[in-house]
Amino acid sequence: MASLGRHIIVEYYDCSPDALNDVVHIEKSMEGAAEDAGATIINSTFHHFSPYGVSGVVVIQESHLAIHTWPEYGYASVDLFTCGDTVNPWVSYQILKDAFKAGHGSAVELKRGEMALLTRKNFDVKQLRDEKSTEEGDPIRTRDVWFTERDDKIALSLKHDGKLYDVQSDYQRVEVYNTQAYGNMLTLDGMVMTSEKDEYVYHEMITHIPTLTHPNPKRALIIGGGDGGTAREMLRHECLEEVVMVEIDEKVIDACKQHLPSIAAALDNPRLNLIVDDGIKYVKEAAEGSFDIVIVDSTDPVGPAEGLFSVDFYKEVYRILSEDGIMITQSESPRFNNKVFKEIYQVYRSIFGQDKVHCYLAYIPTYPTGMWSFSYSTKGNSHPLENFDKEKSKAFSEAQELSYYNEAIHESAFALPNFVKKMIG
Ligand code: SPD
Repeated sequence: MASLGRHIIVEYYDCSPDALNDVVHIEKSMEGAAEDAGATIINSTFHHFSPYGVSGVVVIQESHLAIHTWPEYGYASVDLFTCGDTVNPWVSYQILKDAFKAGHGSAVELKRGEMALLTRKNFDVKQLRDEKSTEEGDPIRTRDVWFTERDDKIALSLKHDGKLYDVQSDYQRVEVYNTQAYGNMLTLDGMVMTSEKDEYVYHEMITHIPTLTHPNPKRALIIGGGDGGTAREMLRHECLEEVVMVEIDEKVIDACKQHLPSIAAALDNPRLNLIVDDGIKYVKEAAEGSFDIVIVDSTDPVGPAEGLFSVDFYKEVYRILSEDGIMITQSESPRFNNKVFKEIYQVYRSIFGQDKVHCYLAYIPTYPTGMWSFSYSTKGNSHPLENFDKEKSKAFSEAQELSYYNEAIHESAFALPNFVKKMIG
């Protein structure tokens, strides 16, 4: 290596003014350009100027990518600075040229830190370590890399020690991060699905509420749920004679079996009928009245899960429910996904009836805003509170040594803040 780093100074001309004024597009493109060049992203910050122009930087483990745009001239200046041999900044150059629809571009490469002019110094790395963390006995961590889930207004970040799995499946990008606070964590298309240290909240709440309020549950269907957490909780109920789970993406199962075994263990349980297929198709082909409980453990309503939020799908679920059947769905965050949240409750009510749909909440730190909702819709007369046997629920929660669900949580989960009540009418 003749130099410590490579610095490509880039000019893009005749670009699309719209592209150069779109801060979200620019940030995504810069991050994509960094990743595709082989870099590890640490963090990024981007700013839109009024009335136009964007500045931003993506800090990568191997240095940085920076940009400033002048949409009114169709011009962007970009710095691509990388160290080491594993990142190729020219890959980023081409990706960004396409992303900004540049008519033409030019670039000069400079060597930074010419080795012939450098002398290596003796340097004691221990002096840089965080003394407080050493005193408290925590492992010393000098790495500062973050996973961030964001929409255009809110973001949630978790520090991690690296990625354990990263596969583009036929449906979505499947990743597992080794986070410092929440253990191994599965993300799909950049959205948090589950983490080792808080998964129990979601999985206990999506399963035990219906199973402990249905009068006589025998057959249950899980749509999605490829990590296995929902199946694990359903299988705690001896009364269930049949638990079918239909997951569309084999890579999700694969990732979780490898890296989230405490969640995925149930996927090998002989009591589980695991089918890798399209859940929408499965429901469409299932016989009328064939399940007592249907749980839709979906991702968010983008990508492969979009159809799981459609009127047609819910109508089919209604059809395959037995007389007292219950449908449970994860119904997003009332704050973060407020549009979808409002819409789906209207849809559920139009199918199941005005009084047959209930909403309950749980607190999940790794999901955006922390407040997550579930819907409980009943075809017959099962009511989540009126049919509730407190003693049975208490005994179940104690015997199973559950971490979140208990009889008091069951009741209180249906107490909604006023703003949530207002949203769903
Ligand atoms: N934004 C998070 C929505 C996740 C819903 N499903 C999670 C799968 C856990 N089994």
